[in-house]
Amino acid sequence: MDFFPDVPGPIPFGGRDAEAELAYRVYDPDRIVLGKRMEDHLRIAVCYWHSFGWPGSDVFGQGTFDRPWLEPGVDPMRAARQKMDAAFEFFAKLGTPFFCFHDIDIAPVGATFAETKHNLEEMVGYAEEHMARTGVRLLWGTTNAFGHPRFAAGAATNPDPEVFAYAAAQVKNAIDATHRLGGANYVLWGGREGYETLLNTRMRREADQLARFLTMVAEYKHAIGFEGTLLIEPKPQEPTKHQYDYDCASVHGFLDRYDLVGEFRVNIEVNHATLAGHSFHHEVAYAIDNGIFGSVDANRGDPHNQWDTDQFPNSVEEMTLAMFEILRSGGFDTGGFNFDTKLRRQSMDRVDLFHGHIGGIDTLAQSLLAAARLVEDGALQAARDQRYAGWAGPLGTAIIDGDLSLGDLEQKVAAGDLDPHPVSGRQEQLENLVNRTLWRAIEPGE
Ligand code: XLS
Ligand code: NI
Ligand code: NI
Repeated sequence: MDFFPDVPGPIPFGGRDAEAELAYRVYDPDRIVLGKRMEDHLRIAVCYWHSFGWPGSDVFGQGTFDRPWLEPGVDPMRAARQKMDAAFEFFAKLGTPFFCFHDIDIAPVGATFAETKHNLEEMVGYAEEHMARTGVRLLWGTTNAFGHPRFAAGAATNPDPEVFAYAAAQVKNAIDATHRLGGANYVLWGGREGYETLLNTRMRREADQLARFLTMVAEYKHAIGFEGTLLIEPKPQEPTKHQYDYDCASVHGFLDRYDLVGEFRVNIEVNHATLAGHSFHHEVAYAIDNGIFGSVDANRGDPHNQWDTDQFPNSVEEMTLAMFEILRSGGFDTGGFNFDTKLRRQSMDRVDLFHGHIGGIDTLAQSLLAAARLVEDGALQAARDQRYAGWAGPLGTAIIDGDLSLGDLEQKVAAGDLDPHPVSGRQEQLENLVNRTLWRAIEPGE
């Protein structure tokens, strides 16, 4: 029996003037943008947890959503199957290619570790059937090593090695599940890898533990022949007061220090970037410039409050700037845009899940078109190149190649050979260029 009987699906592309609410205005999977299908550029995924595993509760109030499998008293495995049926019905009707999950999103925790493992294996089998039937693929899997009380003081960074071992066992099984389902990536988000107070914390010891954990994960990946990318998802805080994977630069520095660059890349969440005091554009550009860009969680925050509101993306400007960097660097490899998004608590109708995703997907599609135009137009790139042109000349090359010392440069300046003049950065002109592109409706064939 369908969970969304009122939505026949798949959601059609109706163009900008579509009359139906449940239609894409811009997202047209087969449309070719810079030589590639739109669907293959964006690689959109729906997340299991917020959309199907969360009842719409918050710290002040109970669930508001209509999710029968979350009701008390339902047999856990029966509920898991019902939830999966609804999830795959949604993925297929939305018409997007991927989904993402945590182990406990798809299979209930049992009374023992062995029972939990058995439940997971059974539900992975059930997911295989749904994937074969619908053609929906797995963008990434992950484990939840932050919810259970045993992880209150962290998973890999816990002061107790038994908790480390428990988390390792969970991650092993979640990687196995991801591998079996042909996942394109495996994600590690360290929600409790950090501290509440330095008064009881040995920071360096915890960093060494985390590095050991990640090394074991990478070794296991190679041992079983999993070819997906390992991704770390940075976040500065929430739930922990301070999280070690603060932002892309912290993660990169950490990987570099422990010789793990090359094994891990980052899954950048828009909302986590802004919580860290950065723009999403900054985080994406940093990751690309340092060779660790992997994937994106597309959910945004609310600029007026400082927590992870996980809202559907609706700013074409914010997404276009990041998309420009992504396109410039050749696009996603194994990554994609995951909707780690939550409906608002009042959006309690089943159909609201469609409205949220359709709007977010169209925002991404329009951003892709705008960013493609910025790439094709070439003016932004040319302005950047022009600004650094001196570094391709004899002085710049000699400095970078190490042919000149501080003393040599002092001599040149003292001899009056150099007399640099300040140059305009043309910021407003470049902002106007971006805005003109955003304002333009970009129609097929344009
Ligand atoms: C929480 C994170 C989480 C990860 C997966 O803020 O975004 O949802 O994406 O564990
Ligand atoms: Ni996320
Ligand atoms: Ni988040």
